[in-house]
Amino acid sequence: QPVRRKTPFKEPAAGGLPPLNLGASAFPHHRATLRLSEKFILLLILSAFITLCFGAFFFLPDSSKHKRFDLGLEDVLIPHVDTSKGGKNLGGFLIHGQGHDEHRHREEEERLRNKIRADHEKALEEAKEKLKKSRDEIQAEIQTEKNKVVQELKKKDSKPLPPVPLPNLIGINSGEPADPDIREKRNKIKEMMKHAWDNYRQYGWGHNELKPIARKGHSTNIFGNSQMGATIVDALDTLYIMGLHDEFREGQEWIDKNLDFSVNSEVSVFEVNIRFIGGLLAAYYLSGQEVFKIKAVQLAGKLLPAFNTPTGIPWAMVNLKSGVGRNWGWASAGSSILAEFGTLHMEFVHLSYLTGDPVYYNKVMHIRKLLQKMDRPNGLYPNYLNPRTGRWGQHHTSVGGLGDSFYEYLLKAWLMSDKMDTEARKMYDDAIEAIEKHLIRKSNGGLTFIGEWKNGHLERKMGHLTCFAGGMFALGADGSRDDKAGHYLQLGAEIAHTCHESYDRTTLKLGPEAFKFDGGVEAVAVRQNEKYYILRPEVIETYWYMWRFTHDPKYRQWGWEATQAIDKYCRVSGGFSGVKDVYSSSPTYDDVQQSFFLAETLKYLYLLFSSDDLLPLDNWVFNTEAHPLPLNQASTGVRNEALHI
Ligand code: DMJ
Repeated sequence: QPVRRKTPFKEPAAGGLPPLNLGASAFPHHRATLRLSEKFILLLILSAFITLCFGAFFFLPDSSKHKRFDLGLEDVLIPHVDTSKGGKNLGGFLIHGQGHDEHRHREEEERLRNKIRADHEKALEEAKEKLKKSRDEIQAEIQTEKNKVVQELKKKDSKPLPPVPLPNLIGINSGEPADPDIREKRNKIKEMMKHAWDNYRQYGWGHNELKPIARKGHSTNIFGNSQMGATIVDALDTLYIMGLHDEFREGQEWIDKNLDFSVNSEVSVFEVNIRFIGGLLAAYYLSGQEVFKIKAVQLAGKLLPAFNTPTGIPWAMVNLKSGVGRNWGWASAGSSILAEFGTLHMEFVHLSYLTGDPVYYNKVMHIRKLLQKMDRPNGLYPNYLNPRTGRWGQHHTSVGGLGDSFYEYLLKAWLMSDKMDTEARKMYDDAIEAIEKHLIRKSNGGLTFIGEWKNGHLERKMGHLTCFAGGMFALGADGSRDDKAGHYLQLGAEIAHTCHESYDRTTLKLGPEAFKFDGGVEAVAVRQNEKYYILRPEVIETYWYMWRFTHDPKYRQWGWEATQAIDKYCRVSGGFSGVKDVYSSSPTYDDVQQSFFLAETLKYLYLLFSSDDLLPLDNWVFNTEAHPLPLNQASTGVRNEALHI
């Protein structure tokens, strides 16, 4: 059969790959350079040749074949032979002795020979057929085969989950405040959400985040190198509670059609858990749409390989395709980070509940057990833990970055279990006592702050991230040890006040990334690289919790100040941007609209100006990315039937 070529044979361009040289004698009429289609045909011929050789082996005279079987091998595996003939049955196969039945043996050989002949003929036929086809036809066939495999994989991924009763969902309502002034403020916040969403929709759709000035997509290494629509997933529940239903549906449609986790991309386990799994689970509970649950479970499955470490403490990053994990290069000698591996509990308990598979629950409880067994310097948890050795890294402790949400999740594990997971509550109480003793101080000017512990020394610096702790103390007041509820509510109020001061002492009335209480400075950033504001939520989060527990109007007033400052200094025509220096009257933008601005900052502001019956705290627990999850009495921290443990 002559080889048909669609395009004339050409030498490859300079700089291209060198041609495959098979030597002149192999193809006397061509120069021995082969193109892709020729390679393909050669491959077919080769495979036909191999099939021929394989078939020929079975047509050799009987003696040679028996020699092979008799080479000291007393037994040969033949399936489904009668055991009464002296053979032994092992695992579905029969081990047949030398005195076997000759007749059956011959029959079996004949059957094999026929099969090989038929296969051989079929292969030749197929090869002949293929040779008649053009390159384009062959490529189209390959593509169809590929599509089939992808479809099969998709089907496998979306196998139905067991039906489980939805926990009691209370307070998914409009939360419309009675006071017209408050209503107006709330509408303003909704309008800001729409501005952020619409611009992302227009300029960054499908990308992780938006660059509102360049008007294009943005991403960071926490999301890996693929477009996973982080803003869409993070924003869904905010859209839902604000009643932005068309936008919610757009997001749902994108997720349904495009959110794919079979990508060769290395992501942060923590960030993906709090933003994606948390966001999808909240969207599922609020809307009841199965697609969110299915996607959350698919994604969680991709995170599980991160736990394959000698200790079961997960890696910080995992490749979603290969499952290979590793830690951040900068983290104390290859350590994992407390706030990362310690901020999985809420989502993972819900995953076990929704799938009926205890694997998720077991992973996070294993981490808890391991931490309980470890010594803690001064009762404090260091921020770094080596997942290979199970030993602490540097002795740094922080309630801000690297530590923060670990403490938050101890408290919230207890709350989400409807206060039955007393083990988690005890760990929280112990940790907070040590933090109060070693990290919390009052400045000369009377501001309560939470410093950072570094190798036996207290650094009198507080991060914007640490400001979430005001809300945490207030949330944990009820149920505290020795009935110190009043004390913790007061501590929450003091932290809220300090953090408000950090905003109030700037030019833009927006808080810096970190501020000092040292050398005559109080609640003010000193270093240039700590003066930025990147649309973070923690201060507003604390205002909201304090509002819910005290109804002191100052928290709404402070929330409104922040809203106005964000609208004035961070709003641009293409969305909202962080600013590089909150002490400068002509700030420059960082040109990033963070996904947590839509997930958290705007949500907490909206809730601050809503009535308390919207997502009441007795029924909902917010994950660290402000995604509300309903109480789940299955998560008691003890043996539990609902979790199949
Ligand atoms: C959010 O992603 C979460 O709140 C996380 O816990 C730490 N902070 C960022 C936003 O500042």
